Amino acid sequence: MGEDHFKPALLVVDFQEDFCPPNGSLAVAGGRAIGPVVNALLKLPFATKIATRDWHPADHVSFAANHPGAEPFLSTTTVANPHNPAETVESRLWPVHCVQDTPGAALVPELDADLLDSVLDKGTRPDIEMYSAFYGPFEDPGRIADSGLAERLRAAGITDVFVVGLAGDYCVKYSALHAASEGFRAVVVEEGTRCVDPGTWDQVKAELAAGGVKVVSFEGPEVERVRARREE
Ligand code: VGL
Ligand code: ZN
Repeated sequence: MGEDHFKPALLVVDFQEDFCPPNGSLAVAGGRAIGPVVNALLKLPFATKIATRDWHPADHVSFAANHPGAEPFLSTTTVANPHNPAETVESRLWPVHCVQDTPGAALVPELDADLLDSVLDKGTRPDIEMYSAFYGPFEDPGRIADSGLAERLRAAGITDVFVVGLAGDYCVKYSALHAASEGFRAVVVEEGTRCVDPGTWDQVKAELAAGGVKVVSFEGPEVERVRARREE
């Protein structure tokens, strides 16, 4: 345990049918194509491997269908902090997706789920839009809808969090930013993600960099360091 201490976790975000062609209600272009990279990462000696599922109730605030007159992808709604009505976020509205226990919410079958240590469900509260695997967007008077992930990773002695999955401009982005703000070294493996709006990826990468998240290649030294790791 020195300054070179390296105990990496892999976070596979929302690799679910509804985010994938051909049938997903919120299909991300090329979403299925991340499968081989995700499975190759799952075979590496990460200390822990966790998948998340976007796991919404049918009355979720992010569904355009729950807001009369709203258009999926185009409309937004103002979501207030249930504990502080003065704190609000403007949240994009989506097609109905990842409704708990529906086929669209299933992890894709090509994901090598046997290699996962656990699956974490998020977005379960109807009144909060939660992109991050860690917690919802509100901060005052404290984080709410905390999944407990940061505590779990800390308890396991994790130093680095590698993030892949869908979508790069939403759940992957916010999960990686929160991993960094929780004090982990955070990286996104670029070949292992795709965006809802691919044209925004350069902007998203700038936001990730500003938040201390490194965007790396599957072929690069960061993944190589995992491959070369000796398990503790
Ligand atoms: C996501 C939009 C809505 C994601 C989840 O997983 O990136 N995007 N819900
Ligand atoms: Zn969602």
